[in-house]
Amino acid sequence: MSAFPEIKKIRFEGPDSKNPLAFRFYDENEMVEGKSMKDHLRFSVAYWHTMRGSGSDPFGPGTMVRPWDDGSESVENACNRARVAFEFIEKLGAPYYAFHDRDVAPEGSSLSESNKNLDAVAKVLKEEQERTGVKLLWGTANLFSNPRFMHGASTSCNADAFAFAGAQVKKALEVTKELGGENYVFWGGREGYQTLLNTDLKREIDHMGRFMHLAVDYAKKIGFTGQFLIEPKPKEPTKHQYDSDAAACINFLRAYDLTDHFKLNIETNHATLAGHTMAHELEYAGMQGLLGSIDANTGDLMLGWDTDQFPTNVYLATEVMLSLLKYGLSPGGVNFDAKVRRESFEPIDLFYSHIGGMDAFARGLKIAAAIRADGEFDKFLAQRYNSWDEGIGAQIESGQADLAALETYMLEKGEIAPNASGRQEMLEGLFNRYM
Ligand code: XLS
Ligand code: NI
Ligand code: NI
Repeated sequence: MSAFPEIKKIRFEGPDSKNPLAFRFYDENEMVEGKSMKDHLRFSVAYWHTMRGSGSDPFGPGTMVRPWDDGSESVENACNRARVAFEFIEKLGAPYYAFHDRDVAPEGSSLSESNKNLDAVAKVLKEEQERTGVKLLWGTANLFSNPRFMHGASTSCNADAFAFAGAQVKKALEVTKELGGENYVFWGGREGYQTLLNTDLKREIDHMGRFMHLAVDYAKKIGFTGQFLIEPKPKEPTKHQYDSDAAACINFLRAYDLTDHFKLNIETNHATLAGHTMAHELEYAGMQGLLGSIDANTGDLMLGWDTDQFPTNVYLATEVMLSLLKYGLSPGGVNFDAKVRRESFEPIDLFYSHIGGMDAFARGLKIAAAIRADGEFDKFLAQRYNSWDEGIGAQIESGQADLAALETYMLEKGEIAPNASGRQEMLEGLFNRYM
């Protein structure tokens, strides 16, 4: 039985289409810089928001109307929901999805029952993947919802919580491998602290390092070859999350010798919560060869929390796509870690929201490619830094000049060459020319 009987497969109809159930810019076969849009963007549907988002907030219960869901925590309901998920993803035309262990299958009354539930649903997920050709972008374990993780998972003061989390990751890795997952994500939901008065910071972070190594070792043991990713977020739920931004994550990975195994999964709303732009986080991770994947969403300037809204801002999507074209994305993807608003409670809103996000990114991709083809910004940058290409600049970069050499140089020269304008306003205007 169809859950969306009135919806046909979403098609590309071109920019003039007025049909809100069609793509105006996302044509999966269109070639951009020698690659199809589908392969550039690698769109992924987030199971937790799209299939499990209830619309509840701290002030009231859920609002979503989901006729296929009987509201129970039964395995049967979970299996049925999984089939609906694939009907949705297939009609939308996204090539990937992503999930947490506990979004797809109900947690049982014991670890072994939870594992059994997960196996039962994973069987359906596998069948549906094979039926539709939709693939798993990444799997992950929910190590933050259950009260046992109140003090954290790998960074809990309670060694048993670490052990339970490890057991959960073991199982999630096995299932991710079984489903051909191309990545495995760690978002440290409660890995952080509320007050230093009760926290042994060094011990907790050391434990997190240990935890990641255990995952790497186990992946090797079972032959899981997907990319490990760590997802930065500065706060929420804890006041201070250990993975607070790209720089903190990269420092953690370096300190614990994990950079060969991990890259970053950068999320837009997390970047802004950290007081950075998404473009900054992407560039920072990218320049170190550690950009892995993105959680595409957006926050609200008026609201200071992780609102996880669908991204529709073409300017922002263009900035993101400039980084993704520069550094590459595969085996990562553009995962819509985004939820419809509480007021958008009808099933059809799931389509409108994803179509809007996919079109914004498709447009961003085309604009970014046009910017790159013209090369105006590259030319400006090359010119701005050209004092480093020869003379004293080249000597400094190549390590040939020591401080004494700099002194000799400046004593002779007297004053620095005149500075040039940064031209920010001109460049912002130039950027808008492409929009
Ligand atoms: C929460 C995170 C979460 C991760 C996966 O803010 O974005 O959804 O992406 O655990
Ligand atoms: Ni996320
Ligand atoms: Ni988030």
